[in-house]
Amino acid sequence: MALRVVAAVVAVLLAAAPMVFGANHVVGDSQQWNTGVDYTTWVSNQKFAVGDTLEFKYGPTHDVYEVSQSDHDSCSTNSPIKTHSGGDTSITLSSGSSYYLCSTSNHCSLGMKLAVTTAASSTPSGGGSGSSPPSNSPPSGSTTPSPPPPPPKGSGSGRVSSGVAVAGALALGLALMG
Ligand SMILES: [Cu+2]
Repeated sequence: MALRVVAAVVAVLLAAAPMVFGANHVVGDSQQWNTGVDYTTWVSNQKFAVGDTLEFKYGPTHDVYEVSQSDHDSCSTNSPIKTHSGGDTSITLSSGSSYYLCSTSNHCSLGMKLAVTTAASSTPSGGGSGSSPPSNSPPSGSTTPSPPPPPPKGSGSGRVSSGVAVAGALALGLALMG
């Protein structure tokens, strides 16, 4: 009896894990993060949700800067929000929009810029006539804020917490059995 409960809990968790921890989007798919790739087209074929991960794979001549929308639009690397390097960068998406570019010489103007917007999770699939376009905030010409301190390098993935959840379920099951 208790064993069945354990099995049921684990099965439910395993089934729910892909939804809870989100999909992984490899930027550019097989073309990865490079010059000469049309990321606008790539983005248009993706569906991003909160909790999904964005994975940048790139060679040593590239990097990943998370920037403001205006910096993205103008390919400015002067005030990045976060910087990443090392060839394999995973970023977990939160709600709203985020913007990325490569800071190497003119790579941004060669196409290495990316704008990602996560969909509202409560919106059912299927376009409707009532859907409103995302609001475009006008670029502000005001003074740029001082850059934040460099963040710790986060290279972890959601799989770790997934494993923790399953382990927790097993522990719970064992407790129920005992
Ligand atoms: Cu580059």
